[in-house]
Amino acid sequence: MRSLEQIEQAAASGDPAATAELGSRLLGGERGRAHQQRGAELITAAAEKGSGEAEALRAMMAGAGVFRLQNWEQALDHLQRAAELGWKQAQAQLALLSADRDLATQASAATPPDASIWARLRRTVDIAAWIKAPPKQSLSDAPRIRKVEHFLPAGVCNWLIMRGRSKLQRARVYAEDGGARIDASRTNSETDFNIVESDLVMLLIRARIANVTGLPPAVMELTKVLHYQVGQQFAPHYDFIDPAAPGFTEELALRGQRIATLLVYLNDDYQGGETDFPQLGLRYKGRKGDALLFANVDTNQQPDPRTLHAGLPPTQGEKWLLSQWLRDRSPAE
Ligand SMILES: O=C(O)CCC(=O)C(=O)O
Repeated sequence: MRSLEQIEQAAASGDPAATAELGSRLLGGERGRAHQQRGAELITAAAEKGSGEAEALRAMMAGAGVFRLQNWEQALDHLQRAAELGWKQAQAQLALLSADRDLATQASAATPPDASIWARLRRTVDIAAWIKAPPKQSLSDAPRIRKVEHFLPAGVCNWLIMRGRSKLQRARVYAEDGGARIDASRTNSETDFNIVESDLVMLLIRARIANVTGLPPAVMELTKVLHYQVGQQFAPHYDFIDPAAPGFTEELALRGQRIATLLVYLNDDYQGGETDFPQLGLRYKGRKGDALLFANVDTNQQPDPRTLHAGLPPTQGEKWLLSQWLRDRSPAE
């Protein structure tokens, strides 16, 4: 990986790819708002010089409302342009989002038919239909646990697995001081996606999650992909933050309580690996694309110990999940 200094030099000489990379590092970095804003400006400049990668980042910035107003239509315009510039990830996203499955199949062929296909595909994306969630069905009313069958299409599940696979790390648990640590109770891997690692498909999944939960994307933590190999597990635990634990006072004050969890089963070709609620005698294993949604607090917004749950170890095959934790408010509130 090039150092920041090397990228700065290449960007200064006008190289659009280096300008995009510098912009992405600054926008995704933690050096403060001024650096992030400069990152956003560099991404826009690189996109205007013809960088497909920057144009795809611009799509994500428009979709998330990063240093500009949130606007799905503009996001799709940028995604189309990124696809026209040959950026493969943008082409694949347009194909995933299109409501015209035949056209999407043609666009996904090794040699797509002609350059106009990206504009035609873009016109078939129906945002309102895409972010609509199928109906919830109750598995338990106290605590509130719902399943949502067919929450995500199979192609989108495959996309999330592909995006997560190359950046998995050993999953961590909360440490007593409010940090995170490796622990024998959680042996699986996970990854999350910060703003520049995210993409338009992931943002639209968050919008769909907002629809099914009634909670806005601003209260969502970073979307995670979890992975379990045979024998790996997440032992019984709670997702709420214990208000009595001294290490978490600051975390609770800053981000609020983790009131809900949404899981999407990204594959189903494994044995075992159910999500287990031992106090309720309830075990759930979704088909590929099904979601499980549960409240971690009771109807008085108090942590609910009945939500104790575990990710049981697969006994054959590997298990992939999307995991989305939701707070009761956004950090800025
Ligand atoms: O792997 C599972 O089924 C459960 C995951 C889980 O417990 C969590 O993300 O909080």
